[in-house]
Amino acid sequence: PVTHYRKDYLPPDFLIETVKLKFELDPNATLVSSELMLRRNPQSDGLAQKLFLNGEGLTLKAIFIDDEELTEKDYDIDESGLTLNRVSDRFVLKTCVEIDPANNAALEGLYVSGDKFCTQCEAEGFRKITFYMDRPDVLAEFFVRIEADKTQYPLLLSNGNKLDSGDLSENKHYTEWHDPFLKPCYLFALVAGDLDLLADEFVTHSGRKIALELYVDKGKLDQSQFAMESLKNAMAWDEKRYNLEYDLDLYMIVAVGDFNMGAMENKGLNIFNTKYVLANPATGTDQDFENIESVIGHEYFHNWTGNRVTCRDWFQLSLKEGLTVFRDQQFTEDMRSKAVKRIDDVKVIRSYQFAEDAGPMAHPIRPDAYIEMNNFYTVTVYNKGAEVIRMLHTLLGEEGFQKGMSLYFKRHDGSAATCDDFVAAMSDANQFNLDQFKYWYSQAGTPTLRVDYDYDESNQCLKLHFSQNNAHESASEPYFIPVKLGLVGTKGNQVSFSSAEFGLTNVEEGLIIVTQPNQTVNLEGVSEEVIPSLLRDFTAPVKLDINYSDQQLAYLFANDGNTFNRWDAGQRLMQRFLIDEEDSIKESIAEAFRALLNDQSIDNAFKARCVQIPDLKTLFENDPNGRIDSLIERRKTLKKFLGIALEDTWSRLYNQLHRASDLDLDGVSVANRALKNASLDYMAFSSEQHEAIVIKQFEDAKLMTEELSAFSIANHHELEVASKITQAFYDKWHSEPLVMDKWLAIQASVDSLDTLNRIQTLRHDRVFNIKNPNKVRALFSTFAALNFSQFHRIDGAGYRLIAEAIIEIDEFNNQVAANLAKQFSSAAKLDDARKMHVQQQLKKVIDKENLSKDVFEVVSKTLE
Ligand code: DPP
Ligand code: ZN
Repeated sequence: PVTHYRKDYLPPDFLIETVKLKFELDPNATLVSSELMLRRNPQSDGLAQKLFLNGEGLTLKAIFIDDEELTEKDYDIDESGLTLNRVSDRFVLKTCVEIDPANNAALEGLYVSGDKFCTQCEAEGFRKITFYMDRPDVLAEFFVRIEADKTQYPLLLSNGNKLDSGDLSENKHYTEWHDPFLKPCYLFALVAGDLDLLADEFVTHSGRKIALELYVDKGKLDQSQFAMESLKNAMAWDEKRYNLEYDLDLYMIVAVGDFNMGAMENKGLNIFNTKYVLANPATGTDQDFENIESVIGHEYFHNWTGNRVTCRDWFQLSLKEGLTVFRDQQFTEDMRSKAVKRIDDVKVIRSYQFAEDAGPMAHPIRPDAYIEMNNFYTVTVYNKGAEVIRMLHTLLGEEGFQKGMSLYFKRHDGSAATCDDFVAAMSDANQFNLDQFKYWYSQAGTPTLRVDYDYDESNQCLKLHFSQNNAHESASEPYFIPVKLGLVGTKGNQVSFSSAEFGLTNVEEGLIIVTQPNQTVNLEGVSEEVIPSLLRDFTAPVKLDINYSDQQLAYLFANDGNTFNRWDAGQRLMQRFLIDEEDSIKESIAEAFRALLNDQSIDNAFKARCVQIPDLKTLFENDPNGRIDSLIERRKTLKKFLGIALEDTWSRLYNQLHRASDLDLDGVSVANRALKNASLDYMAFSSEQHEAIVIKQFEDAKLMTEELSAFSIANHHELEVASKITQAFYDKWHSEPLVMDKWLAIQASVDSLDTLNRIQTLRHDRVFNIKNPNKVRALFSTFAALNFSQFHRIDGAGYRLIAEAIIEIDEFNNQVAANLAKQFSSAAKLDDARKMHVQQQLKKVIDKENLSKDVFEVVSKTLE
């Protein structure tokens, strides 16, 4: 396989001015006719005599240049594309190709999902539709005509505005579309089918009326309202916070059941995984609603950060994804609870991103090389990318950040840009030097920020000694690290301080910047002995290493004025038991929990986060020795201990918060349910009526959150009633694919020796379908990612299950197979016995015939 390097970027030799496409849709034999107006790129060296166009799996039916049919010596075709052997400065290329969408199980390009046609072109799927310069820096004006059977496909959609439609012979009809905004081909979309429509409208702040159309499978309209509300909220939010208005007159979203990603921001025609559209209170959990709101927002926000300004090349993916994730995080923070959202986002960084940064696929947020671009749609590019944007926001403030955004759009609207362009706009708009900051874009690995401190009472000075350290080989330069901090006094008070160096005068919270490998920061005017509370709100994606005593941690957990750091102190306290094996500390954890849970002034959503014990992925990542068995055992022990020690508190909370009749989805109700269900989980270790309560909650439930919690607790605690509940849940929901994904996922995540057998049975159930990515993720990815103990079974059977699934899936969907292969990223840190099993399984994978480059890239790096 070929490796592509960022340093090799060259502008395209030719540009495409307009594209005219005609689709004659047929599931097994679709004809795609294309007419490209090409001209030499004035920015190229002007020497190219040949032109290469990408194209994969296309059967060429006809080819013309300037209306002259080409003969075989005029062009060459291989498995990657078409080379035109002699080209002039300006010409029209016409091609006609045939493709087979019904047999496209890779779900890239044009494919059939259910009874409808749909597309997925990012990153490089357009080349499976027609011959094209499939790269994001070629922006063109698209005209699209779709022809299909009128009865089966009454709806024919593409990007932009509808120009025309009408009937054809043989019960066929056509629709024509024009997208006035220049776009790269990865933003092209087409949908054809018979769908239900939820229509609405949005009036922009300048008074323009936008038609909103949400298309779902027949019979699913009762699960579509929330997505529409989310869309309108997102449009209003982007106007208010970023002053960004929608540009076309029509915004369409189509939900499809077979989709590799979460959703896709195609211009004017988003295509979504049903998982991020369909939900009503009976079928979707509180978490589903939050996810839908955030993904609907994310794709909408891409219209400016992604579509109006796109990426010059795929190495710049974080330009649009990091920025857009940051924007969707802000949207959720503004719609819901800012502090709780921050905790949830940081958990993703610590459990998944830190692990990726420490594993074989580690890469900077702007990668330097790839074999298969699809492998780089990662938590690093997306979520660490968002943390890097967040640091800019922290450094520049809301106003400065917005000034930077305006300049960015002013400079780059309608074109393809780079990460450097973005940073330059932020820097120039604020006269803020970001040269050193840019190492966040070029270095991989997670830096550790070590802090020691001493207090000089006579001078009222607190000295903070920082040292930063990054073990990754790509990281030789020190980072520019914003650290928000406050000081907690001995009476739970916040103690004010000053810093001449950082322009802080008598503040209770302030921002300092660490730029040196070793650096001392003096805080002046500190009137008493304090505990520093550092990296508040996780102002940088680093590991903070500070040597608090157990008492200090417990104290911060009770008193830190920053909600995020308060939660973090609780997590650190638990790690003292889980990783550092301090047995005696469990009493203080229970004590701290009791105080927190009895404090009426604290929000229940926050309490629910605090009582969650760190997950095994995070623990494994944080444990220098990666002792799987001990972590699993100690986590169980702690949970059981807390269940029993706080017996009365859990059942009191449950009884107080349980409202079987509560159908509300507002923040308080969501928070109450979260804490109540966490309590029910802990009650399993003590309450004698536990099983009866679980059954009752399951039977009375009107909301999926309630029903699923009961179902999940019954399974995870292996209650006697578990199999009955599992069957009842199936009987009720077997015809709702998204609910069945939950049913599969919970069974796959049970920590029981029997789970492997269960998975073997489930994969033959009629609700399972290995060609559907949601099903694969529900059963196999959940098992590998969330069932830590069974995936890492010492006999290697968990690894074998996943390796065999990878081999099977790689036959038809490389992208999904490669994602599953990433589950082995912790291999290097495993003990010898487990490592041997992983290697054995991965060798089987790498020896597979016709292994995709996607899986090859992941597995070969893991085996290195
Ligand atoms: N559809 C993916 C996303 O929105 C890739 N652009 O993040
Ligand atoms: Zn995105």
